[in-house]
Amino acid sequence: MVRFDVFTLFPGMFDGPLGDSIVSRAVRAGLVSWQAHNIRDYATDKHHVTDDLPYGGGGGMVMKAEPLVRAVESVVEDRGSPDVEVLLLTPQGDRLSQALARRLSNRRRLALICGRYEGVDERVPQLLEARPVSIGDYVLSGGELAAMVLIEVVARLVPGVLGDPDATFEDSHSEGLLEYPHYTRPAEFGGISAPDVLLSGNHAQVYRWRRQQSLRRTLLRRPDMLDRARLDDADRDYLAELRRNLDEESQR
Ligand code: 6GU
Repeated sequence: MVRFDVFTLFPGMFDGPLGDSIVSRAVRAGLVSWQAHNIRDYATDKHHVTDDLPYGGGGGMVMKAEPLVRAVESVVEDRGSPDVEVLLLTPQGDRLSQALARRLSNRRRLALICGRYEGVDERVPQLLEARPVSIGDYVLSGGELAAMVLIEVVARLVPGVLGDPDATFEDSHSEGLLEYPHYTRPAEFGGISAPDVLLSGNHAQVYRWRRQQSLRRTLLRRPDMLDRARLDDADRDYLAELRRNLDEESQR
């Protein structure tokens, strides 16, 4: 069971994406729970102000420390516990990866702070010992979409959330490589046939073909992943052959 507490100025954004599909099924099965908390509710001044001008000048607004720290401290009362972690969604953070998601899925409780505007007062992550997390090298208007991505990625890793244990096995087996291409009926469509090997019923050949397709795709699209992938001797031989063929093609 993992519990997510999201701190945001736009709690309404979460209902749609998290109310459908995998995450909602996981919630109904009692494997995951989430709640979005409006930071404005924790501002004590008359107008519930949550942002202010940056010290030192410059453009934009900064999210105030006080309401945010009060929000997280009132909701996440067990913040000191080792199975609780506070995350700050920001483009300056550590990049979210499957490996980080797996580590986070072992926590009992995650607090997610969604930044907006130019950023969050630096004392927020400092006081809450929040880990900064980004979902990639591009700029979103706020951390909300990033928080939803993180929740979906982590929720899928909670034991029991994915229905098909075969799919999980396959995922972990081909870990570190891109997936092979998929086909379903009809055998021919738009003048293009599904590869014969997939219709052959020969499981060993199907396995070999898929593995080689995964290696080929990874080499062509994400060669950086091959440095970290778990490869056996047959994989390395196949990659060497592919590289030789590509070199020959480029010399023609
Ligand atoms: Cl976590 N926040 C924002 N504002 N932009 C991002 C991001 C987060 N991750 C990638 N871009």
